[in-house]
Amino acid sequence: MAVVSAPVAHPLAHELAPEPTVDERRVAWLFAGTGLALFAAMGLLGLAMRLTQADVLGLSPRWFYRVMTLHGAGMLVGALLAMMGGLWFVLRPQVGLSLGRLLVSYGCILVGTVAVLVAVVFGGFATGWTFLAPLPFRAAGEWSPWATATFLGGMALVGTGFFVFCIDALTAVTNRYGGLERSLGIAFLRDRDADPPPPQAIAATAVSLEGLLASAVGTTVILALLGRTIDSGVEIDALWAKNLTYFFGHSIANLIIYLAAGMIYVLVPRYAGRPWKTTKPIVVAWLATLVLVATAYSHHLYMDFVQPRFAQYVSIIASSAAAVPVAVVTIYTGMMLVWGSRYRWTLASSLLYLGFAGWAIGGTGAVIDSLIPLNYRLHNTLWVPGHFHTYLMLGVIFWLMAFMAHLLERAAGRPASRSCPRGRPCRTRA
Ligand code: HEM
Ligand SMILES: [Cu+2]
Repeated sequence: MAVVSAPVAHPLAHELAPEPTVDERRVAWLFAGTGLALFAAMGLLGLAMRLTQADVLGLSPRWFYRVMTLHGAGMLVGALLAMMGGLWFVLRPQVGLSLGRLLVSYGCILVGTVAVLVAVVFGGFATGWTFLAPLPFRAAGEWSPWATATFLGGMALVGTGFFVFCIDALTAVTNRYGGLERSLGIAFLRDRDADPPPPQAIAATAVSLEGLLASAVGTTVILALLGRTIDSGVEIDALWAKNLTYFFGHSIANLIIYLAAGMIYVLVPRYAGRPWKTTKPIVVAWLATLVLVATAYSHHLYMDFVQPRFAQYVSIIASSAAAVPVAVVTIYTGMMLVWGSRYRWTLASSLLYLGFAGWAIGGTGAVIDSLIPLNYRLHNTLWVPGHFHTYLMLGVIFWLMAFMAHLLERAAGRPASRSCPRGRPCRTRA
């Protein structure tokens, strides 16, 4: 591997990171492969929905919402798995993450996904992936309580799998760098640490703290909803449930991008030939993100007049501010890393670069949507799926493809060919 990777990456790349072990490469393939397979399958469902909206296909409302529920849950799980694999792949050489725990996490998420599939396809569950109470219990004859229980159980397993991943990442990083203060870069910020952890370790610490919180909150609301599914006498406060559900849903969707950022901190340097160093703006950005991910979620509740007013102010500020730290700092420092670096433009590295554009464009759409006067107009329009599909498809999915292409380029020992004329061997740019 050491020999063949030279023409793929930048000539100096081998000085930046050690070669991945066989286990690390297998995990990378497993997670990226599962992510890509889910993306392909769920993409067909997305196409079926778009064709129905264009009156080309005629999915009935019953099936449209089933398909939408499965598509949303399946896509997010696929993207989550792929980016978990990506961060694990780049972090393992430095901090010694546990393979066993990762496989437990993968198993939970896979079983959870199958449960969601069964609940939707055989049980007819169709509330949308956000399972907002009291919708799961007002099925109007469309699905039965077993489908609700199976769907909720499936989502709980996905949350549990992510929880296991986060526990392992947090333990390994804090052990390696000597506590939370150093791992988050706070010691470096206060000039007490001359040799700070690399940015991917700081990202992993922040993401796993948020991930633990999000999974715990998700499990709380899911258990409450399961209680209500079993005993219809249980009362669930709809506002409480919506707050917890969106804390979980928003955070998980958001953390997918932040997992990806951790992966990018290592992959981009392999093509640029210089390291992505930990700097004070990066540390501050991740500390701010810790606060902002946890407070921005309530932009999903702007239309709920019963939501306390202060929460609306908190979330408009947090949502507008959330774009700045990690996105701007990562995109800006990423561009500076590429600028003047003799960046090697292979398929993988081009996709990495393009992903920044999707993140920036979709992120701007998100900030626009999170301003209350505009949200008042845009809520329940296609603007909403429009903005998040931009950063998920043209950001995260590009990075998933970049991750896959990176693995392929390494395995082949050469970049993907630029052209492949019919009947002649492919030209490559070795
Ligand atoms: C492959 C191309 C894709 C197509 C054609 C597509 C299409 C759609 C459509 C038509 C909807 C319903 C929008 C509405 O009417 O409200 C939807 C919803 C959604 N999509 Fe996609 N999509 C694609 C990719 C993705 C990706 C890559 C992700 C995430 C990684 C994703 C996540 C979601 C989510 C979370 C929802 C909301 C589901 C819900 O409300 O329960 N989609 N998509
Ligand atoms: Cu959100």
